[in-house]
Amino acid sequence: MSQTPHPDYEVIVIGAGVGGIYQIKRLVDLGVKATVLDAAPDLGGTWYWNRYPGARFDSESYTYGYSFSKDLLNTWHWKERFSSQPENLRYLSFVADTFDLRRHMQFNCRVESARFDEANTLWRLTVSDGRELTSRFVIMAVGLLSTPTLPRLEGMESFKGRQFHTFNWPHEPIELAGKKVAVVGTGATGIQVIAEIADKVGELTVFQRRPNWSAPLNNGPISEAEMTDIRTRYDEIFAKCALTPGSFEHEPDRRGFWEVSREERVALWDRLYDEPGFGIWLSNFREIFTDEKANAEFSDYIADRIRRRVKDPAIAEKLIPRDHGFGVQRVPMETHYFEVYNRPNVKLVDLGETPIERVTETGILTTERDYDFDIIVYATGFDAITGAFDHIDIQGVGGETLAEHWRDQVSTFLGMLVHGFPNMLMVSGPQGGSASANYPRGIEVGVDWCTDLLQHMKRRGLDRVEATAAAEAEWAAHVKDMYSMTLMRKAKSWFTGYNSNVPGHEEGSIRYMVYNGGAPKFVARARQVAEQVYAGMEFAAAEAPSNQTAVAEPAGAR
Ligand code: NA7
Repeated sequence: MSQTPHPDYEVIVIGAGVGGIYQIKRLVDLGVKATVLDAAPDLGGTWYWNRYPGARFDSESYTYGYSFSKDLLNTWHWKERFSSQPENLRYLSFVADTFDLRRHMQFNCRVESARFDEANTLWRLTVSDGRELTSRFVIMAVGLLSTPTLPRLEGMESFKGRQFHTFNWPHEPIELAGKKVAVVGTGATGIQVIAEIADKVGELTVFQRRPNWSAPLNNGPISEAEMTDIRTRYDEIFAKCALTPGSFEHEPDRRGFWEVSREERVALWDRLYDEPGFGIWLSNFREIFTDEKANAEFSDYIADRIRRRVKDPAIAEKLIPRDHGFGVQRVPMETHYFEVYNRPNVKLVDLGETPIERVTETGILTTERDYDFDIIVYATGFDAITGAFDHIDIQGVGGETLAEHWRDQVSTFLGMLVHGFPNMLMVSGPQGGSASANYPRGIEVGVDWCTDLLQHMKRRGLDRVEATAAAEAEWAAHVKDMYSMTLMRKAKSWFTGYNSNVPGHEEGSIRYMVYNGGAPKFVARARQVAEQVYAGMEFAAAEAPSNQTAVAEPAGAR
């Protein structure tokens, strides 16, 4: 009989976003005693928080929805090719209600610490409402971009108007008409919000540190007839997503960049520029990601597109990135973004020329002049992927903290386990399958893999699992190797762990945050590990909680 005490739950899932919702569905179906804790007042994660105008998918809506239920696929009607935040939140709510999942979720519960109790093989969590909860397993579904970061600017607290990060855009309607609004940041978020509000505010001033390459989203409605057609093709659509590097329908053009004529290249680019979604990034020649010359030629093409859309040539030049090529950072998709700068009420401030000196009571002071604002919007990004983990005091074996484990460099096994942190599983961890893929596609892989692992352990009476140090080191080295093959390694972006607002994450040392080998390769490796009865992982049985001997299993015993 097990000597370990019964924890409150077999599994605690942290996070009620896209990952947590699917994870709890799987656990509930298996009859596992589990709960979800989330700091927010309701479910939705990213789609609960990011209520800024213009927030929407860059993934085709019908490739973003869950694939696990035919009923769900047959019921839900995506109204737009790239659906917007309110609809996305409604969708997630609909999923939770359809499967009666809310009763397994606890809101306004921020997990403050999670400590592994070695003697009893369980996790002890402290929650912001004062409770301590225990569970055999913790599944981290904390999202990739859930820890917003504000700039570290002098005087921010003195500003008398309204100011907020886009992630914390107020839930109540805010009056923009006639207002003087500043947006700081021109990443995917800034580009969405700027384009959406430019014609709704009195004056808009955009503070741009570095421009981003961006291309048209080409969004549009999905009619009843189209949705009916999509429903008949869902199997085909998801099968296709499973074969492409980014888990989208978009697949690379496999012709060699230098093997076709310049005219053929331009013909492809002209077509992709007018097509919906990430095609311009992901259906391009593969050399765009690996060959500086190919990348430069394509970047010039996009630069020219920008020049054609922005009337003032000096402004157009400011909107063209100089420090990185197209596609080596996450490409923001835009809707009439560049045309915004043709409007008389919009001003672009190039922070390279005139940096911000401080925020004042009335606005922002740059080295050039003082600007007055009613509202300052910070679209300044996130402490990506590891940030949400760092905000929980996670202590594993011997009291080692996860933050220490990852201080100098991120390392994981398949992005799902970390040596020294037994029974902690991650469905959207660094170096895993979801960060560089169409998120829900990666999430379904991660959740299914973690759930299979739990079932395997249950069948065999095992209650402790940990990745070996060797397996983790090998995976981390593989992730690093994948970076060396692409130009992404040179970019200052969250893909390389860069964030000027987080101490220690400023320019200088690259952090290997995402898996660049493509989803099919990731899935194949994760499957192989499972088929080899979880090679690279050590298990212990409930009967021997203090003697954590690895349980050897015959090959194929799963
Ligand atoms: P990003 O892509 O990290 O963009 C943040 C933007 O904010 C970017 O333009 C930054 O300039 C700018 N930034 C950050 N800090 C400052 C300071 N201190 N001063 C001025 N400008 C600053 O975050 P997003 O929210 O746009 O997008 C995140 C992801 O969400 C995106 O990849 C999608 O997956 C969805 P920089 O380029 O660093 O010079």
